Amino acid sequence: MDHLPADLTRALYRHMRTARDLDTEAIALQRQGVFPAYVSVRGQEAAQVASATALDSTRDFVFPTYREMASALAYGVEMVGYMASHRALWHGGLYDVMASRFGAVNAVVGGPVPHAVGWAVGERLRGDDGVALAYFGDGASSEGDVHESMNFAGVFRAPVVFFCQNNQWALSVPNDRQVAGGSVAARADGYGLPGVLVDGNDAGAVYEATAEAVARARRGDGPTVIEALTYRVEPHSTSDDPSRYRDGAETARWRERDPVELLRRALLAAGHAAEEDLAEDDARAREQAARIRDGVAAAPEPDGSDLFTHVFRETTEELSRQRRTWKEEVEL
Ligand SMILES: Cc1ncc(C[n+]2csc(CCOP(=O)(O)OP(=O)(O)O)c2C)c(N)n1
Ligand SMILES: [Mg+2]
Repeated sequence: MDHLPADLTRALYRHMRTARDLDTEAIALQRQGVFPAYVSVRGQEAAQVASATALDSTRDFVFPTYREMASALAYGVEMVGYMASHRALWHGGLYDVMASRFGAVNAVVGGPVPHAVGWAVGERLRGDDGVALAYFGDGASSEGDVHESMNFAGVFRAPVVFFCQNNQWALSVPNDRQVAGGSVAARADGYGLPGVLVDGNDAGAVYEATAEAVARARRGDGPTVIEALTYRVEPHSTSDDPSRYRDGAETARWRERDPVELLRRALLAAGHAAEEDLAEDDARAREQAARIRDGVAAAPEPDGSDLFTHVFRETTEELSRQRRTWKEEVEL
């Protein structure tokens, strides 16, 4: 950590701290009935914030799953609009996916990975130098989509970073039931790609591994598989009860390796910040999280007729009929 610049590590800390607070707010919003459901990022803030920070948001493109709130924040996505995805206000939230260069929440396990490879191949064909980063989980790593994507990207040397957050659980299924041999990174070998295993709770290590993979892809040397070893300390989602399938002692051990706390200690030890600086960052993070919470809770409901708006470029007779029926029913 001490060999990374102070302003970079401090920025990582600020984003991780804000993501932590926003995560807590989001779980509360679900409990209050504002969000139908939410998937916690807690424990994975280093993996997400540091990987997203290693990208260039003016030319790269991120393909996230449903769990990448901290990445979105660090990448500079407008967060009220992004969190609206969890309120189910609109299909992909209320932010501009194309302008943000950060894909919509994707709940199809493994789904963002072929999208990232497709975009990356397109980028090369255009002669541009953007890099795609695909997020996926340990569970997703056993989906066919992910293997086909790695093979295709390896053959075509697509500028893509395959970023696996191995949080050791795929809902109620443990890692050893998803990954024979225990290593996602080791699978890269079979596709002719470098595979890097990194401590996913060490923000500095994640940043360096991702920056190297991004530089490699950008100069035309092809994809990298990064496996960031971390842990999902919260339930899979707000609908889940992990006491039915995992030992609380394991979770307690990982809570001790809290990435936000680890970075805080590293910043102090490296002399990159003093206690007062971090207290200021913490206060600002709480304010920012509260502002985003209030914004998303107050966002107006879309008009129900929007259900029919973007089905086709031009509406059909049948859709118009459905729209009329819908209108008659809500106006009853
Ligand atoms: C194609 C597909 N299969 C199954 C599911 C149901 N499902 C949702 S999340 C999940 C577990 C995914 O685990 P992992 O890839 O490790 O990601 P994590 O939730 O741990 O971040 C499953 C099986 C789904 N959404 N999509
Ligand atoms: Mg997982």
